[in-house]
Amino acid sequence: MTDRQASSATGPLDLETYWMPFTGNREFKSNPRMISAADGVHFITPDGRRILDGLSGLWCCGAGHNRREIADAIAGQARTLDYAPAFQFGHPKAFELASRIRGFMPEGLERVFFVNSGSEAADTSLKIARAYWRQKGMPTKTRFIGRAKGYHGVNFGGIAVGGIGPNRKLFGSTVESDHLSHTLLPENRFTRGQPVHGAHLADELEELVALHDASNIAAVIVEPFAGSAGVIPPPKGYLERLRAICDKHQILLIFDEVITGFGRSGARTGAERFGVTPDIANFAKQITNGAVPLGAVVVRRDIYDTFMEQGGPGYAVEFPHGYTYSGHPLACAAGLAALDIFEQEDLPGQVAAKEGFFEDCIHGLANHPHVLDVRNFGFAGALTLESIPGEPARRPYEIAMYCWQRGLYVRYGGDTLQFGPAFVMEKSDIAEIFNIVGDALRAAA
Ligand code: PXG
Repeated sequence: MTDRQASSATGPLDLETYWMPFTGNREFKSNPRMISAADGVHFITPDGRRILDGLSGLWCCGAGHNRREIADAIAGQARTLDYAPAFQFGHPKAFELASRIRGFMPEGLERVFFVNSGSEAADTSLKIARAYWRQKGMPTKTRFIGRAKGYHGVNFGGIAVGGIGPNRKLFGSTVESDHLSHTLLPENRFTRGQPVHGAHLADELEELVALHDASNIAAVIVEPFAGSAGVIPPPKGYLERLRAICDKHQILLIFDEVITGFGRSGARTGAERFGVTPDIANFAKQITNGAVPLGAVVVRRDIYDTFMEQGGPGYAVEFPHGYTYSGHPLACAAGLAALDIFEQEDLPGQVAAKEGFFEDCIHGLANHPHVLDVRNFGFAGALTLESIPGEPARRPYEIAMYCWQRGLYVRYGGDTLQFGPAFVMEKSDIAEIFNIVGDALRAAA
């Protein structure tokens, strides 16, 4: 087969060799949508079109693209210390960033382990949970409880606890897990923010404890609000109840805050916004404003202390886990610069101030053709669209293609469209997103 080529501003491109992630490769390669630059809240195509970014990249660029402070920090770091061994040696910026992150956490979450992505954060948090119980003399506590429609990345632990069928079905058996029901209830359709129905679904955890016994369960992992599955805010009282049941049975509660953390919820963390503190919290994406891959797993101090106490001789490795690029110097430099912006520009405050406008805009689509549900929280929102019979994923795809032609990048997947504007986005740009989507819905078959 000859490799297909396309041209861009930089010359002819071989499109065949790159196996694109989570992409319809055949469709993309017959209809390439190339992004070659960015500016503020816009992407720029090779032919110079400006595309409004409706999802902050993939939920990661809340401060807008190409921030000078972050770019300078990365460039300076690359000239000073490009890499330092992550094991048994350290570099100051990793310690500095860990301290900064701790300052954004709810009380009690005090120790920070660095990874490179949300998927690595998920698997790291699960390994910490199992190892913790073993160190506490409870080695049978190994099972995990996730939730239907949950997304915790794509590694084996993450897909085991995850609840999105298509992400699991090709990959065989994984880690012993069970799942709570999701909270996407028909009676909550078109609710603004947190729905009132569904807190009782947290009580399913009691049933799973009855089934497996708490002595066999290490942790529960949930997103404070589900992101990837289409922005599903927790019913009022739900997270509180999960917290209480975990406490009652000595089960760790892990919040996957890869989307909800660092501003998207209109607070520093989802935990802060919802008033429920987990034992472990996972972050990625927004920490560096998307500029360099970095994730973090933040744990209760006594979890860390347990490893230190059980760690054997003083020179021994207490937790045999970590990545070559854990706390990479460029990522830490980017993270420190991004957190400066986060504070100086009060990004969570900006979200809190504008989320009502965002909510009005997205719910303005409730009566448009094909719209079965609208959900939102903070600066995150989604539409569920009525399926074309036999082709549930077609309509969102076609609408997203229409939007791309009109100069808007919209995230589509399954039967949903997702929205996650940059925290710095002007109201006029937010309105523009939903004007274009409104036109797309009216134009759609
Ligand atoms: N946990 C959560 C809650 C996530 O949202 C991951 C883990 C995995 O992160 P990495 O960095 O390994 O990709 C995520 C990622 C979407 C979308 O359309 C969401 C994610 C990624 C790409 C698209 O909602 N979330």
